Amino acid sequence: MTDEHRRIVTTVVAVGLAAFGSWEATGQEWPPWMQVEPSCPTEEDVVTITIGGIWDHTCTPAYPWIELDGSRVDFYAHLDPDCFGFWWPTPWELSAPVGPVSAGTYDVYACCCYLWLACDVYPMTFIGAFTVYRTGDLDYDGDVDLDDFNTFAGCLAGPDNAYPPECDGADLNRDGDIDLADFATFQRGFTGSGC
Ligand SMILES: [Ca+2]
Ligand SMILES: [Ca+2]
Ligand SMILES: [Ca+2]
Repeated sequence: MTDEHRRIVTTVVAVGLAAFGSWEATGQEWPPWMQVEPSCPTEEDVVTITIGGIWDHTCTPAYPWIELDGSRVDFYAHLDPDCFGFWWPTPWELSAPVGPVSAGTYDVYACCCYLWLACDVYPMTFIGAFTVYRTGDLDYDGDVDLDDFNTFAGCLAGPDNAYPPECDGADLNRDGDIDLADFATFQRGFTGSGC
């Protein structure tokens, strides 16, 4: 089979299966819910996306992976072609790391495809968006300024000392304390008001 024949066969099969295999097939909970961890991520965090819902079959989506292109996050999953299950509504949930990413707002699209088909033949569907904040932006207004510093200074507790839950965001290097190492990170991220 030539590459051209293979491409045509793949396309025809994909179109035939699209209604069955796409996220928009009937009988599923749609759109899927989406959760982002941590809930207010900064550039220091590994952002993880979890999506889930109710599938119309016991063969639920699996094998998730993510592709990042600028401010767009594509969340892919495969339906296992070897799975022979029943047509029972089945809860499903998949997580995949986006990784540390720069500050900004990201749109998340999702798609599901079969193992033997190129996923780009299926339509992507918008699931939701999330924002990654600048490191040190403790009031989540887009800048790292004196307001953020005042919050940081009020949380500074020193090496290996516990801090209250409301100071979570000030542990900028995520090592369990709020000390001068965090202050050094804060200084590097300082933008001034309105940036
Ligand atoms: Ca701020
Ligand atoms: Ca720290
Ligand atoms: Ca500000």
